[in-house]
Amino acid sequence: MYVRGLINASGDPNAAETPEQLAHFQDRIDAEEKIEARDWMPAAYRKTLIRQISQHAHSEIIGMQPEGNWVTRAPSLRRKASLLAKVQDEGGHGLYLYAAAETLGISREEMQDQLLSGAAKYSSIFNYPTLTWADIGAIGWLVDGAAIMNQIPLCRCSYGPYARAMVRVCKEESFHQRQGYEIMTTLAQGAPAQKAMAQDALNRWWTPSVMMFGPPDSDSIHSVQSMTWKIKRFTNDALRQRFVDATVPQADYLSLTVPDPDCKWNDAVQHYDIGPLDWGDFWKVVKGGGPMNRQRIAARQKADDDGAWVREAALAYATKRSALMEAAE
Ligand code: BYC
Repeated sequence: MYVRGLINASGDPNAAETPEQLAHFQDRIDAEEKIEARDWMPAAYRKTLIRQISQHAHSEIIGMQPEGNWVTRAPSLRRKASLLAKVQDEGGHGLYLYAAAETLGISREEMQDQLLSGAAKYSSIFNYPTLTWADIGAIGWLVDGAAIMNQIPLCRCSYGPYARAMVRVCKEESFHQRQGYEIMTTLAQGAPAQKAMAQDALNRWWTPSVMMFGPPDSDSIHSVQSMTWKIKRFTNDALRQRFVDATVPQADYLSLTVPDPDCKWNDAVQHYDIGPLDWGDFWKVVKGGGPMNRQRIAARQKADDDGAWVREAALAYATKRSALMEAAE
């Protein structure tokens, strides 16, 4: 097999990593070359990518639940059709991402087991309930807005299959963000009860959205290495600041108030300041103690159980078909 990059004298890409290989790999990264599935890569780079891409895929799939919950209750046919399309897009994003992770040598079954056993994480944001229709607006505006901020730099990730998947994902996310902001605009300009509903959704979704970018840089165990490998291009805090700077004026436009009394424009640094965040609460949610963690995993487990007969039937059909083809040759 042709392996681009430096392989060791034995020609075995799985043999122990040498300083020369590691240096050559970093040179390729620094030269902005894309790393492809068959290229030599350090085991730790592969492991980091499998962790991040699979967790990203899980987030997309689990992320279908809070919005899927509102498909039957959307207030009009137009809203129903666009929400249905959005939720379907998220499912598609999960599939591109699982496929990108598979190029690194992990199977879909393994990833699924890791999700269901709790060994793999998914985004903290999807462990909150969607209580009103305004939550669907807030998710599109804030959660997809945060996702775009995080994912645009991932289009330049050093790993080719992940970077390419992100290009399409980001195009679709920008529709999602506009769909959410449009719902919020309609509610904010509607009757007082509708405006109150929009404000309530902003109150509940603001802090979890700001936290979606991950722990502060001082507690981000992976950032330095992931930035050296150009998997991540910006730190968690840098992206969080970009999101706040872009989103506060959007709230102002809607005459809604961000639920943070310390959130103010700071002329000296040309950014919005925000108040302290309760990272203890973030870690509680990440570790399974959020309001909806149990329900989210239970719904995935049920889907997995309900789909078992389909997977078995598809496998039996494929086995039978290849036996028939072999017999016919
Ligand atoms: N939630 O060292 P750090 C979407 C974990 S889908 C849970 O900074 P890293 C959408 C982190 O995994 C949104 N866990 O990590 C879908 C690590 O634990 P492990 C998902 C979090 O990887 C449907 C530990 O904390 N987007 O947008 O350098 C509808 C230390 O963190 C979170 C992606 O996955 C969190 N929020 O940076 C609408 C994007 N944050 O793994 C929208 C791709 C951190 O060591 N991923 N942790 O056990 C990334 O960009 C990075 O992985 C992160 C974290 C910025 C999330």
